Amino acid sequence: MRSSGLFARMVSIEHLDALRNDIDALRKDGLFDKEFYDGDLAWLDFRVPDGLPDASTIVVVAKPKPMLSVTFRWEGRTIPLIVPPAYADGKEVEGEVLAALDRISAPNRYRYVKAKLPLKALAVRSGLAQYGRNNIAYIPTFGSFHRLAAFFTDMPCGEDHWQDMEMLPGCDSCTACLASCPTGAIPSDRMLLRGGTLPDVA
Ligand code: B12
Repeated sequence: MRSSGLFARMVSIEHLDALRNDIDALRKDGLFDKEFYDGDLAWLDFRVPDGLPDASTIVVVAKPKPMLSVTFRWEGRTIPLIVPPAYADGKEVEGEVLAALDRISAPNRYRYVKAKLPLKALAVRSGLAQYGRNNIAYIPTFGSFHRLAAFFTDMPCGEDHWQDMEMLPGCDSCTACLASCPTGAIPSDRMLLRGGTLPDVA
């Protein structure tokens, strides 16, 4: 996978319940907006997919992605547009990951089904990434400039990397992201962002 420019980890599907429990615990503590939980998270699915009942492994992959900068010239003005990494070509990244997975095993030997799972939590639990204080996932060298993808597979789980969630060590005593977030969405008392917080205009 590394020779294809991808960073990957595998975990056993035995950990699906733990992944679900991470989210459930936050819901029970009332940390999600109802609208966010019922809407943005409704698509999460922690079951072994019907199409792959003998799945044994979840593969999670990070594809490094640069930030994209586009400049428009309009009526004599120069207007810059920054497109953050990871949002421009999701489908292409998934295709690339599947092709690389197929290359490292015998072609068509294993099957893959896209995982509808919380990808940052999965990447961090697998040891592929660490959370920043801002709840974004960071990988070595490329930081947050990557796109994540994950697949269920019947490939045996050779190395189960499941571990406790980790935060970047540098974030322990740093509050730079809290101070610079324009809407005050990064709280000091918890990791989860306040998606609905309005800017403090006082
Ligand atoms: C919904 C969503 C959004 C929503 C978020 C709404 C909200 N209120 O949070 C919106 C549309 C706003 C959004 C924005 C962005 N997103 Co988005 N988004 C997602 C999506 C679909 C689900 C994320 C989610 O809510 N997961 C569930 C929550 C509960 O999980 P979590 O946030 O990881 O929370 C865990 C931690 O907080 C941890 N935790 C709790 N307490 C503690 C304490 C400690 C000490 C530790 C270590 C951990 C920990 O437990 C929680 C549960 O597991 C994922 C794709 C996916 N399938 O996962 C992409 C994804 C997370 N987004 C991504 C990106 C790139 C972005 C943007 C940067 C895009 C942009 N254009 O700017 C912004 C970043 C905003 C930000 N600062 O976080 C990438 C993240 C890549 C990365 N490097 O982290 C993902 C993975 C998409 C991808 N395929 O690559 N996003």
